[in-house]
Amino acid sequence: MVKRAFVTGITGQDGSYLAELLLEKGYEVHGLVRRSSTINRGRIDHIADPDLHLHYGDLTDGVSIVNLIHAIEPHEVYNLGAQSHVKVSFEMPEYTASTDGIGALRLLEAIRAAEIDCRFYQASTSEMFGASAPPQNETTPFHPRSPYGAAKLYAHYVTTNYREAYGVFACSGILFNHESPRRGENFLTRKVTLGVAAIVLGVRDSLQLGNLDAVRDWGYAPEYVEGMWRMLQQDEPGDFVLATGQGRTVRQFVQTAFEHAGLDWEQYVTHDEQYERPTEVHSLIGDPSRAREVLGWKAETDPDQLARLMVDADIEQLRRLLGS
Ligand code: NDP
Ligand code: GDR
Repeated sequence: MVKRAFVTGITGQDGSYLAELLLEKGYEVHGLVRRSSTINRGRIDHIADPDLHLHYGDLTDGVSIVNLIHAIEPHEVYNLGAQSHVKVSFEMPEYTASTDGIGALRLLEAIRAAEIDCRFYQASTSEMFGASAPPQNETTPFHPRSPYGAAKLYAHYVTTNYREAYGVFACSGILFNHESPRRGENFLTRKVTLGVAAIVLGVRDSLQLGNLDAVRDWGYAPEYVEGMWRMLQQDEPGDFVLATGQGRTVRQFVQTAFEHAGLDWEQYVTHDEQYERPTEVHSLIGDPSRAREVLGWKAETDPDQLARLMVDADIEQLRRLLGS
């Protein structure tokens, strides 16, 4: 029997890697895409597979969600769609709540109402731990520090509730930061590696950043989508932290990236307070022991290797673009 998966956020970083993984495994993949005036599918354009089907809809539009779940009758749903930028969530708190929080509820309710046997993956986040001290694991208390973190916490709890109340096979992956050459350009890692590439190739001469003291646990995104899939293949549903277990400050990430290109970061990086948040999450370092024991999952790429591979990818891409 061919398994059908429905993926929200398929045009995003994780959605694109997950679509590749599921297609490789023989799934029929259905992706939710938003209508926009310019086509926004750069991360999945290269996939020429007849088993990939795209459908218009939006997590804020319950009717489209209900109709798609009824029409597709998926065996697995991966809810990766979100307004995923923490700083932007302070500018658009209500929209973030509707998409990232109630969006999960809309999907779960559509699955329940359709009376289908369907497993559900929720993209939870280390941002839910917020002010709780590291190392964080599945039992660490939550203390979100942004509208994004709070919205994701609602989605996390409602996922647990549908598991307990209705027996839905529903899992939350509590994922720490994971990055790649497909990372959105206004997240820290990609902003830095794009900046390094632009400086190396003489296109710009400085990079403006916010807080350099925050600590994050940065892993490599393709490894994390494998973990998502494994969660839905277990006998019992549950929640899992995915992380490398290694923390780096923003400053350390910046230094590694610049050094890899033979540059002294202090000559190029300046501070701009517009990139600071009203409340910052100071330190996130995950403890992925449970994922290792139950899922047999382990991050292979450490934050320093990640910085280097992203710098290499951005230099190569910019070179091609400049024809040099
Ligand atoms: P991206 O920002 O790269 O992708 C987000 C996706 O969600 C895009 O496909 C976007 O569509 C879609 N989307 C946004 N708003 C809506 C909406 N209203 N309705 C339907 N789809 C929408 O995120 P990532 O791939 O990095 O992350 C995937 C998920 O994992 C997100 O939920 C994120 O919050 C969560 N997460 C990410 C972590 C990370 O470090 N990357 C860590 C922990 C959790 P479009 O392309 O049209 O904008
Ligand atoms: P984060 O990622 O908030 O951890 O959320 P981001 O890359 O935006 O910030 C990481 C850290 O870097 C600091 N920082 C800056 N951040 C950005 N974006 N731009 C800057 O110029 C800058 N300067 C310093 C931030 O203050 C922060 O401390 C990501 C998202 O993918 C979420 O969706 C996901 O849930 C979490 O990771 C886990």
